[in-house]
Amino acid sequence: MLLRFLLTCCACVYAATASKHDAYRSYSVHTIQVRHADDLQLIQDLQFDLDLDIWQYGMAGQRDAEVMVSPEKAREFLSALDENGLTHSILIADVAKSLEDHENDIAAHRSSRKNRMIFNDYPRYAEVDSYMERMAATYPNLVTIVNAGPSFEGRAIKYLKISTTNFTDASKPIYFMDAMMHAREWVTTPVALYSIHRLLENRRPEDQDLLDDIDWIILPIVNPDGYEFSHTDNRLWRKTRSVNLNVSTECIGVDANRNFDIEFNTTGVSTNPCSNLFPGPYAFSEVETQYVRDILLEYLPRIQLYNDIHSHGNYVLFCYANKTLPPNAAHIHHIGAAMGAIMDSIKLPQARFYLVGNSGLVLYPTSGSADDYAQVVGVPFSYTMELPGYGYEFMVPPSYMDHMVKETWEGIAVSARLARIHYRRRFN
Ligand code: 0X9
Ligand code: ZN
Repeated sequence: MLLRFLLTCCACVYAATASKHDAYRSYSVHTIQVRHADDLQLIQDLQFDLDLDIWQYGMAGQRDAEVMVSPEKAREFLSALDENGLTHSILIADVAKSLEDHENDIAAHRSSRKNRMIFNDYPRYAEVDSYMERMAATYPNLVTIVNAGPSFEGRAIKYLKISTTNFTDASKPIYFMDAMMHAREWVTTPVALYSIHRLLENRRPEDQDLLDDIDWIILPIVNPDGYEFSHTDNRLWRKTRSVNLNVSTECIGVDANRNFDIEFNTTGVSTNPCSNLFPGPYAFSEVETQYVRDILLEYLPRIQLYNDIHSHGNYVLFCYANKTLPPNAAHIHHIGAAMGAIMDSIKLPQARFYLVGNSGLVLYPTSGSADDYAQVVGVPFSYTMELPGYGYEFMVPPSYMDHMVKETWEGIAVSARLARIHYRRRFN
């Protein structure tokens, strides 16, 4: 009896102290000053051996790298940095503690605000789904909701088509925006939802042209399985949740932004299915990337701009990730720079300035990425936005979201208007 009592007590204490973030207990994140390309190369070389999670790549002389390492590998990692003369400091001493703080922030935010708006928070899949259904029901003349199909785990992947002319007027460009391809990048879905809000529920007179002249396709959650898993189990999950026993019996999931059919499985990938950068067994192995591809191909002649929203780091990136440029690179740069400029002009002091440029040059080369696929199949303007992390990186406190969504909307609006100009050029 006494034994059972003691065991029950132990179980209670354990339940009270165990946290779902324990897998990251004593994981640390380090800021590393990058002096030149060799330093970046060193970090990349260590990445796979030491199972590093590179939260930010850094740029020689301009941006520090941020790297997460397990407690088991930390000593080896820091020694390698020291041996090579790199200056580094601790950004996060215990990732589990940061994740717990982040969760507490979210809970406090929820309990403190009665009428919280969906885009000032981190809504779950079901909340996003009911918001989209509500928009479709409330604005039947403007909105069509489309179910692209089930995710690997069976969640409906839905997008809104917003148009004053039911997508029938070919003289209008289409702006295609998607978010949450990478599960842990939680700030991205609220930006898509706020865009819907500004086009429908809170349209301002000066923005009427955005609705009248442009058709919108907005897909707020590309990767719902990963997103839900990041809420329930592992906040730092990035990939899809597909299981393929021919590929691995140990690890699941694919990096959706390495899974598109563009130079597939060549650069910026890992052949290890446990890696965050695993591109999958073949291009478009994931239903989630197939749906993005199908939207691009279905509406291709009219999609003037594709905006794949990620986080973090304040980048507006354009093609190609192999460091080559499309023929209209000057115009692409112009629109990207306009986005960066307007967002910079209203940014919070804690945020970096946007860095606008070719993804392979200002960030890192990749293969199989959505932006490159869209550009190569014929979308004239294809971007990846990396939203701000404000120093919290993937764990942005909800108190920042109001500013974040408004600021990003300004960038989206500018790019939509400039894309419209280029689309009209097609006709005269
Ligand atoms: O690596 C990625 O997929 C993106 N960065 S993230 O931190 N959100 O994972 C950047 C993709 C940029 N585009 C290309 N490199 N093509
Ligand atoms: Zn991403």
